[in-house]
Amino acid sequence: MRTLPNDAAIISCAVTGAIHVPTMSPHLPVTPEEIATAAIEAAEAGASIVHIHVRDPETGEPITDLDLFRQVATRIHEETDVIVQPTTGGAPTMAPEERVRVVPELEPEMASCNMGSINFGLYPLLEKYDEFEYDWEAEYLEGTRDLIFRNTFDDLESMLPVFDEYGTKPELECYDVGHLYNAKHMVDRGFIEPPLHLQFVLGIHGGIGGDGENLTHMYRIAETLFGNDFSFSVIGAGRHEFPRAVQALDLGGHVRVGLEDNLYLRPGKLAESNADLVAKAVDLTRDLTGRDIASPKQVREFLELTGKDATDL
Ligand code: KMH
Ligand code: ZN
Repeated sequence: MRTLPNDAAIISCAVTGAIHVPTMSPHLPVTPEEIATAAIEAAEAGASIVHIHVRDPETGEPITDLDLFRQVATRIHEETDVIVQPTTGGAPTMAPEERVRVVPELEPEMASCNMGSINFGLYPLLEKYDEFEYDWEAEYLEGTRDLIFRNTFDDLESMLPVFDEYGTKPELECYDVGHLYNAKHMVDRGFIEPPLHLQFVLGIHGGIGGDGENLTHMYRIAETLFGNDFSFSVIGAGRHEFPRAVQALDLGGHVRVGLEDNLYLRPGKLAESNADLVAKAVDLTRDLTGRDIASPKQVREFLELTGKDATDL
């Protein structure tokens, strides 16, 4: 596995996403101003990558509005040195060709790229809430009972060349072990260039579970498939966020936190900001592992990113 020269840990922050709905937390950023502010605060707290989705500013519904992406990304770009990583996962309800449009629009240094199709069940969250603030929320969650988050081989063959054309590094989101084999297949066929940066996503209902054994297994299989040519970061969804973060750090990997993946700072206590989640990840990294926190500059060198100036921001 590849490591940074000083074994520093990369902390990413996913500030809003498309999993949670506004009823679930008053702290979920919704407007472009809120999303950009959350990302800037996360960078100040120690994140070197901020992962961005956008939402309808009036209702909080996940959308793929390119003007909103541009507003958010431009402000972050102007006010910080952090790596702006837009999603091409969007929401499970969106088609791949719609989701990838953010890459030609912003020419970002990096963007997420989802390595396979899964059920993406958000409907179990319905049980936790008696009523919802906005009409779309319950229907959105219920709709995932009969929904496939689509990333077929044909979709990957269409999306990955777009990353290549605009010099955008794909962060390879793997929700199950099979997705690692999909990634290997696309590498072997020349659709993905090393160095690979994988994201192991654990605990999505429809993907691999959040148990620690699964993380160890994904790491071992990645080593088998990619040898020394990869690095990895980990998302533990919901209550799995910090236990899997600590395990990932201990394995020499990197971590993602943020309100996209988890709303709680600790059991029963909502996180009041993305920055609070980043600060906790920073403390755990330093206190439990003694590893340094990677700066955006170090991450750009490590992942061989094109740099801020190469973006269209
Ligand atoms: N929603 C997360 C489970 C993406 O946006 O492309 C993974 C993710 C994927 O952030
Ligand atoms: Zn995302």
